[in-house]
Amino acid sequence: MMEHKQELLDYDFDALEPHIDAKTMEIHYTKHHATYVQKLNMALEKYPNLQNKSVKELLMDLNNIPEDIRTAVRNHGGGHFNHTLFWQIMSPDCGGEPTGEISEAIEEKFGGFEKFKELFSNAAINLFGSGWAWLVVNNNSLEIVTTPNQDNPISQGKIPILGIDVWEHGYYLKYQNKRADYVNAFWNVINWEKVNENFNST
Ligand code: MN3
Repeated sequence: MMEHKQELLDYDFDALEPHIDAKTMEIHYTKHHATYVQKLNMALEKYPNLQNKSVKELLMDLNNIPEDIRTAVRNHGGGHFNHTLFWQIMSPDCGGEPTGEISEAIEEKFGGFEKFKELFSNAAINLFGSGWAWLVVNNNSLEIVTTPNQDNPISQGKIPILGIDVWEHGYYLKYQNKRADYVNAFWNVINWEKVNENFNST
């Protein structure tokens, strides 16, 4: 059986301090993300024909997942896919203004980085309950969208290139109820090089 696995982090748990604290990173990666992977593998156990598919392929075609495991694949496969992207688009010594082609695309679509930052932050802060805010490519155009729980825009044919986890497990230890402070801090750790790579491969 092909098992889904977590990719290793490119940085240490404390590397994103003070913006994202080491304890949150450790629990988030070794407990929350790990559990999604484990439960995804469990769900796929009795469907060998689905085990060769990437998690992205599974999420792009949820309607063809057997009904008895569809919710599990949606939640835990989504959890795996979302967190993998999230770890990659963050890095120490990053943040600041975007560079490269994504910078131009943001300028064109949103009228500048500051405007984009405001719209994306508001989407993340105002999302009710647990979920994610995303920058996606949809029909060759950038869009800001949110998804509840561990849903991913890829299930609606939208390609995520940047995302923020606004589940409380992602910020509560350091920020408690102050989600806005966490969202503001997130801008300091965005790896624009990786976002460009995601953008250019859409
Ligand atoms: Mn999370």
